[in-house]
Amino acid sequence: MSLQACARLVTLEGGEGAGKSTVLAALRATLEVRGHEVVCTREPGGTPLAEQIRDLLLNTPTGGAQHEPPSADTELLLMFAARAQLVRETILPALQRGAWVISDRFTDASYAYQGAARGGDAGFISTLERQVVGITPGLTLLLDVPVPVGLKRARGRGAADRIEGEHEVFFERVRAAYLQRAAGEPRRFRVVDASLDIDAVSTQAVAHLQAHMDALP
Ligand code: Z5A
Repeated sequence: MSLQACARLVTLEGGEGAGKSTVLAALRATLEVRGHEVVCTREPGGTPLAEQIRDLLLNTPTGGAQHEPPSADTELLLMFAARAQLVRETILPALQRGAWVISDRFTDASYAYQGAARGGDAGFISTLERQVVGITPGLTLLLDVPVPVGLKRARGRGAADRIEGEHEVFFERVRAAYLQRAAGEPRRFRVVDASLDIDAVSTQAVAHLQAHMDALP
C-alpha cells in the first residue's frame, strides 16, 4: 500500500523547544487570512481518545508500585494507535471537506524518536505508516535547533515529561534523524533555522507555507 500525499496537510517537526507551538499559530493566521478553514492538532493526541493515549505515553508514574515505563514496542504502537485515531477522526474528515490541517508532529516523529533514538526498526515503522496511517504531508517544516539550546528553552518551562527527561544523546539522535529525513525528501521538507529569535523563525516558516500554497494548482 503506498502513501497518499496530502497537499493541505502541513506538519511541524523538531526537537524540544524548537518553537513549534508559536510557529503553528503564525501558520494558522496565514491560512485564515486567505479565507481557508484550518484545523490544528498535535501528536500524540488531538482527539479525546488519542489524548488519553498521550497521557499514558508521557505521564506514566515514575516511582512506587505503579512505576511501569512502556517498553520500546509499546511506546511505538501507542504512538501509532493515537495517530490512527487522529487520522480517521480528525485529519481525513477535515481534508475531505477542503480544510487545511496543521499538525504539531506526525509520523516523522516516530521515525526520529522510536526509530533512530530508541533503536526501533525503521522497516516496521514504515509498514505501520503504510498500513495504519496511509497519508503523508504535502509540506513538513523541520524546526532545527541545536539540542542544548532547545533543551534549555524547554526545560525552562518546568517539570519534564517522561520523554523530555531523556539524555542529551537521545535528542542528538533525534535531531540527526530528522535532518537525514529532510535530506532524503527535499520536496516535502523545508528546514527552518530555529536557533534564531522566534519572530525570525515564524517568518521563515510562513514564507515556506506561502511558497507551498502558491505552487498548488
Ligand atoms: N513523540 C514521539 O516520541 N513519537 C511520536 O511519534 C510523536 C511524539 C508524535 C510530545 O510532547 C512528545 O512526544 C515529544 C516527542 C514525542 N517528546 N519530547 N520530548 P510535547 O508535545 O509536549 O513536546 P514537544 O513537541 O517537544 O513540545 P515543546 O518542547 O513544547 O516544543 P515546541 O512546541 O517546539 O516549543 P514551544 O512550546 O513553542 O517553545 C518552548 C519554549 O521555548 C517556550 O517557552 C518558548 O517561548 C521558547 N522558545 C521557542 N522558540 C524560541 C526562540 N526561537 N527563541 C527563544 N525562545 C523560544
